[in-house]
Amino acid sequence: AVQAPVQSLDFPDVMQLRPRRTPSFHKGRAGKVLIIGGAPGMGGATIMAAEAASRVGAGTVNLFTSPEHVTSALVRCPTVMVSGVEHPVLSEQFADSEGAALLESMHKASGALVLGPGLGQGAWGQSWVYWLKAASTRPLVLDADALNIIASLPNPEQYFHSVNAAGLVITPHPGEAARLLHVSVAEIQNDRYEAVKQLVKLSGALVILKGAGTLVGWLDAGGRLRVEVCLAGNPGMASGGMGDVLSGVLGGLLAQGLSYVDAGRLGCCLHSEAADRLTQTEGQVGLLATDLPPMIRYLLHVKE
Ligand code: NPW
Ligand code: AMP
Ligand code: MG
Repeated sequence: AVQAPVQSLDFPDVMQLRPRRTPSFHKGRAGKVLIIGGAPGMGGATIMAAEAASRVGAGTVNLFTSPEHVTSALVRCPTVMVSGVEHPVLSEQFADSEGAALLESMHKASGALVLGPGLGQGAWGQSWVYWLKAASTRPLVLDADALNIIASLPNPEQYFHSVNAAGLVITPHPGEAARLLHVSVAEIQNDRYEAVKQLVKLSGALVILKGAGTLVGWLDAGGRLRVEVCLAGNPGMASGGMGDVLSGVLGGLLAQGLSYVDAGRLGCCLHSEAADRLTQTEGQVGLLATDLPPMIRYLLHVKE
């Protein structure tokens, strides 16, 4: 339920925000995305995010993942540069040459960062969350286990507000939102407008509260809360990996220079509209997250 009147995102209107290319365009202009995640057992999440970031037009995509996922990532997406990182060694005590080398390669690889899909909540994931707060001055998308780790900190608000990122986007589903706000999933769903309002207050970010009727909320330049609803999307999207693809889409749009508000609004529309187009012809059951990126590419191409 959405208890306050909110404007709906208009697809043709939002499509005006899509990235465009001039004849002399080159990959350096299309930006860089760094996706971090893929703890053992969840390598697919970041591979899907990386593929989505590529399909939305990012110039280069880097993936830092567990060493065991490097081969599968390269086989699936040879366009992506994949590095296996055994130990993030990112705490202050490791500010030595290994940590410095990782930091340098991170800075080279990232115009925008995506952290969370398949990250896990163990020491490996926690190190990245701890360290990115200070290390990233780039636009940052936090999703999934990054949000779960932040939710378990003594003061999540303090974490969010100390993030250095040039633009912060968080993409909780109702379960992740419930953990961040320390309420039940039912409470989130009973008043999704209030939930998005509280999440914006907590994080200061552009918040994408996922699920049927995804809400996009942020504070405008005057500090007023803005909330819009994405009415596209369907239950065919209730399958593993859909959110991971959205994270990659957002990272790809941010890398191409869209503001965090524009990236969030356009990214949600593209993601949900792609699912609607695919289910029109093939039905909802059996829709795969990996089906979306080619359709998203098609939507970016068609004239409004
Ligand atoms: P319930 O049960 O209804 O009360 P989790 P996850 C709720 C990775 N993945 N509407 C729901 O609550 C992710 O990236 C890897 C209402 C449920 O209990 C993460 O890193 C994949 N409620 C990690 O797995 C593919 C909703 O949230 C809880 C809701 C764990 O992420 C899969 C479930 O959320 C996955 O993406 C909705 N629309 N949506 C891979 N191939 O590598 C969720 N809930 O416990 O955070 O688990 O989302 O699967
Ligand atoms: P995640 O739970 O992180 O994999 O994200 C699931 C994605 O699918 C989000 O973008 C949701 O908004 C979308 N989604 C899931 N179920 C539905 C639904 N019934 N209607 C519309 N969108 C949905
Ligand atoms: Mg998810």
